[in-house]
Order: sequence, then C-alpha cells, then structure tokens
Amino acid sequence: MTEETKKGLSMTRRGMMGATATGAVLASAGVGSTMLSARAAQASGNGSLEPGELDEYYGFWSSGQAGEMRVLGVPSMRELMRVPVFNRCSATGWGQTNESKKIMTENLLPETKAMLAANGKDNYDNGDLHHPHMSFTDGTYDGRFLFMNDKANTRVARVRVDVMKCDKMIEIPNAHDIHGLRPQKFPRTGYVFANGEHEAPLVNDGTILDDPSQYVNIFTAIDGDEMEVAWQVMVSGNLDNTDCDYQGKYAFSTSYNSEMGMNLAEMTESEMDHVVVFNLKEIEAGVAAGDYQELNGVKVLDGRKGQNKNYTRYIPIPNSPHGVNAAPDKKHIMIAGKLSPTVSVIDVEKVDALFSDNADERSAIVAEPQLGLGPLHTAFDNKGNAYTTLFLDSQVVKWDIAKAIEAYAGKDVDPILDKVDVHYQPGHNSTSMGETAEADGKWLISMNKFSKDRFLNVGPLKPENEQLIDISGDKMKVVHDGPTFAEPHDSIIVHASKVNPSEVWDRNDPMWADARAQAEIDGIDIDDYQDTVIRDGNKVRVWMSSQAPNFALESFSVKQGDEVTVYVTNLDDIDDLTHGFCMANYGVAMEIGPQATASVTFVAERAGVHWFYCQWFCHALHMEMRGRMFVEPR
Ligand code: CUK
Ligand code: CUA
Repeated sequence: MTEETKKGLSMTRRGMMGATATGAVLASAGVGSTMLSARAAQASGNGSLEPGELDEYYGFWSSGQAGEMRVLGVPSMRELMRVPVFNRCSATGWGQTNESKKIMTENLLPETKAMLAANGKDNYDNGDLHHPHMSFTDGTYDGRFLFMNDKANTRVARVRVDVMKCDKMIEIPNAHDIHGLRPQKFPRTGYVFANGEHEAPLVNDGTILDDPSQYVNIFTAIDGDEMEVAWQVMVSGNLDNTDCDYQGKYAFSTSYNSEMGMNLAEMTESEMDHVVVFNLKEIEAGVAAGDYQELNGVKVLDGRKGQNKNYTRYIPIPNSPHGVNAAPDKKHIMIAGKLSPTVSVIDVEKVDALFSDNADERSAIVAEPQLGLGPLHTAFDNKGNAYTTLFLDSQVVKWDIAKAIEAYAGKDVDPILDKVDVHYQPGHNSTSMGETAEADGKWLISMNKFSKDRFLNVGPLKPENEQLIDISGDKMKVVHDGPTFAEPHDSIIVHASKVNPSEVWDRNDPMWADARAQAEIDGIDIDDYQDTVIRDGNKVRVWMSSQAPNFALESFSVKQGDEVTVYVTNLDDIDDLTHGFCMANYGVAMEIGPQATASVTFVAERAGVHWFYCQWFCHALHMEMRGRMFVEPR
C-alpha cells in the first residue's frame, strides 16, 4: 500500500466517523442495531440510514423482464442481493451449473423440451417475473418461501428464504402466460394461486384459430410444499391479477377482457368486465367427485360462465379491472378499475350468498369510490386506510375504507384523505407488512414505470423510479427516489424479524444431492475430500475442494473431446467467504458459497493449457487462487 493510499484511507475513515458521531454514541450506549436503524430512519424522517446501520425491513422485488428476484433494504432502498430465477447469471453460474440446470429444466413439459431442442437450446434463457410473494401461516408471512411467476414462459418458481436461492421451478400445463400470483393466506400456504393471462383453445393443437367460443383461460392452484399443480379451473375471459381472502375460502381474479376479444377494440368494448371468484371448498369437492377432465396430467374443472356450477361466480366490475388486494381487516378485497376511475370493494362475508343463494353478484360490492384516473393497485396501513396508485394521474391516493362504504350507502362523506404526486405513472405499490394481517402503516413504495427527468440521463433507456413514501402521519410524504433496472412490477416489504437466512450453507443441503450421490459412486467423502480425478470412458469427473487461497488441484489433465464435470466444494466455513470457479475461454463460471458444493459440465474441445481461477474476491492472495487444465490434443 502506498503512503498516499494509506493517507486517503485514514482521511476517509476520519470523515466517516465525523458523520456517524450520533450512531457511534448510540452504539456505545448499547443500543442494538435494529433499534438503531429504526431510530435513525425516524429521526431523519427520510428513510436514510447511516453507514453500517441495518434496515428494519427486507424488500423483495420482482424484476419483470430481467427475470431475477431482488432483495432491497427498506427504508434505505439499498439493493442487498439479486437472486437469479428465470434469467441466467454470469456471476453465480445460474443456468449453467448442474444444480441450477436441474431445477430449471426438470419440470419442463415434453413439448417445451422438443421446441427448445429444435431451437438448439435445452432451456429458456428469458423470463418475466412480476409477482414475488412470501408464504403465509395464519394470515402473515412465515419466512419459508417466496413464490413468483414467469409471464413469458408460463412458469412458477420458489425461492428458499433460508439460503435465498431458487429451489423449484415448474411449467404450468394448459395455461398460457402466468401473470397474477398469490399464496394462500390462511390457514397456511398451502396453495399458490396463479392466473394464466392469455386465453387459448383448451386443446391448443393448431386446429382452432378464429373461434373464440372455444377459447378458455386457466386458473391454477399449485401445492406450494410439493410444487405440483393441485388442480385447474377453466374460466371465461382472461385473467389478470389475483389475491385471496383471510378465511381460506375464496380466491379472486380480475379479467380485463371479459369480451374474449382478440384485438384492442374488441377487448375494451364493454363497460363492465368482471372478477372471477373461486370457491375453494366447492372446487376441492368437485375434484373429489371426479367432476373434471384430465389434461396433460392435470385435473381441469369447468368454471366457465353459464356452467351454473358452484366453482365460480363472476362479479361485474367496471372497466378492465387490474389489481386485486385483500385488506388487513380480513374482510375487504379491493379491485382497481384501471379504465374506470373507481376501486370496487368486495365484502368477503357477502360472497357466501353468491354461492348459497345465487344472490346478484353485485350485492357483494360494498363501496366503489371514485379516486382518480387509472387506478392499478392498492396497499394498506393499520388504520383502516387504503393507498391506490393512479397510473394516469401519476399519484397515490390515500382513502378511508369505512368512509367509502358509508358513501356507497348514500352518506355524504368524502373517503379521499390525501393525494401525493409520484414520478411517474405508478403501477404496483406496497406497504410495510401491508399484504398481511400485520400491516404496520410505516412505509409505502410506489413503483413508478417512468423516471424521465428524475435522474442523470443514461441514454434512451431510462431506469424505473421507485419512491419511498412515509405514511406514518396524516399526509403522505415522498422521502426517497430509488432507480431500478427493468422492470420491477411488484414488491413486498417484510419485517426483518420474519426473515432468517443462514450465514453459511449446511453441508447436508439438498441443493447438491446429485453431486453427493455421484461422490458415493466415485468412492469420495463429499464432506472431506481434497482432490481426485475420475475417468469414466470419455467422461472425466474432477473433484476439488477450495479453501482460501487455494484450489486443492494445481492442475489436471484431460483429453480433447472429454466431457468434464468439475465439482468444487468450498471448505471455508466463515461467513461471506465465497469462492468462484471460472474456466477461462470455456464460458464456464460459478459461485461456491461457504460450505457449498457446486458443479459444472463442459466438453474440453479446446486443446492446450487453460487457467481456471477463483472469480470471487476471497483473500489477499485471491489472484493467486488458480490452477491449470491441460487438454491433450486428439
Ligand atoms: S401487473 Cu405490472 S403494474 Cu404484472 Cu402486477 Cu400491475
Ligand atoms: Cu477464492 Cu477468490
């Protein structure tokens, strides 16, 4: 280290200490970091934290067409992690390691595999992840899993919260383009509900094009523990967003195209579209009674309009409704009107009569306040208020649910309490713990689709802008702008006490079960090996441990054309000591977390000396953490 660098460092450090004097005093007084962060955020009133202070909440973010899930700290809005799911990741090797490839491909449909193979692929490269939601127990987050949809390729994935890695991914048969997704809230998850957005002929084999009467849409219930489809219901109209009640009785899905139109004019023709209500008990009874057809191995029930079965009801809603959000009062479901300036409020207690007495479907509506232009999604606090994004008005509106109900009943009251400008065109919003019964009314994120002039110009493609809004007082206050890359649709804000990830991997983790089984065959103790090269015909398995700053193998030799699998186990058990393995000029790289095993397979087609190196900075001698693969020519 040069003298200048040392000086620079010490100056920086002094500067920082000055800035965190308050933090330092609090810390020395024995105030825990969580309390400290909450206090600091409140004191500053703008969500910013001092360096080293921890956030009070985890934010789980979708990334839309980027295909990954992101973890942010709230209220600081610092990006903490990116979890690859439907995308590929250069850093972690997601989509390239044997472990991730298995998760991504083991549940692809046979026809998908054939289509991919015809295109020279064995997997999808892209995804469109809109809705990340945590598993529930008794109406609140339980910290087990996060579930998310892929609109692009009709998949649903699960992320394990303990290690923040995707462990299951399934393709949903019969449905087209999974959009809305929510986990069951009560008694637990349980089901994960998933909407197929685009309608198609039920048997989509190329015999039907222009006969919309034969088009259907598919609502899917997935068993979140097994990650298998439990059942599907055929419906009329397409399906947009979904949510469910706190009783474990109903799920609700919006439909922006009840007309079953195939072009814009047809799709927006009628003033009224609908919400489909799914009666879970009746559907389960229908499954038990055998009232279904089996299609691609899945039980599909008929819940279309006019079937007069008790699986579904269609509540008319103006006009192309979009968001569905269950309020923490466990009673009301908010349906955002999108092309109508209204939010329709469904009382779940009045839904029973739609099924038992065939009551008029609109009788379940108890309020329909006019809020502004382009209502898309609604979030909640713990004081009976709702917060709805207004896409066209570029605003968030805060309104009183009880007053909206009184106004609908004829009383002369205005439910609107406050409006705040956001920048610009918000889609989803989310509040701290707001989609659970433990909503706490502290923070709201407005996820804005356009940032325009809010940041330094980075060229024609601009980031989104996610604004942090303090909702603890009467008036909403925008306190922070958060640029993000394409295109988070949705987020949840989960109190840190609900989320308890591990520091290092457990050596018995199922993530590398296949490597464990192979090690047994190869006679290797996977928890305690250094280096072994096994030749098996033209297959070569290279077993190698890593411990900073060494790979156990300085070099290994293979023959040109061999199929080589490199298994690396990171024997370091210190937190944050991740190694990488990159085989230069072979397009091979992966992450190996502390105490993890990871593997990658490639054909050694390029002769000569090739360096492999650790691509995760791990040690003062990280640059020296390398070795050679020697490929003997044919
Ligand atoms: S949808 Cu994007 S703004 Cu996919 Cu949840 Cu409403
Ligand atoms: Cu190991 Cu860098």
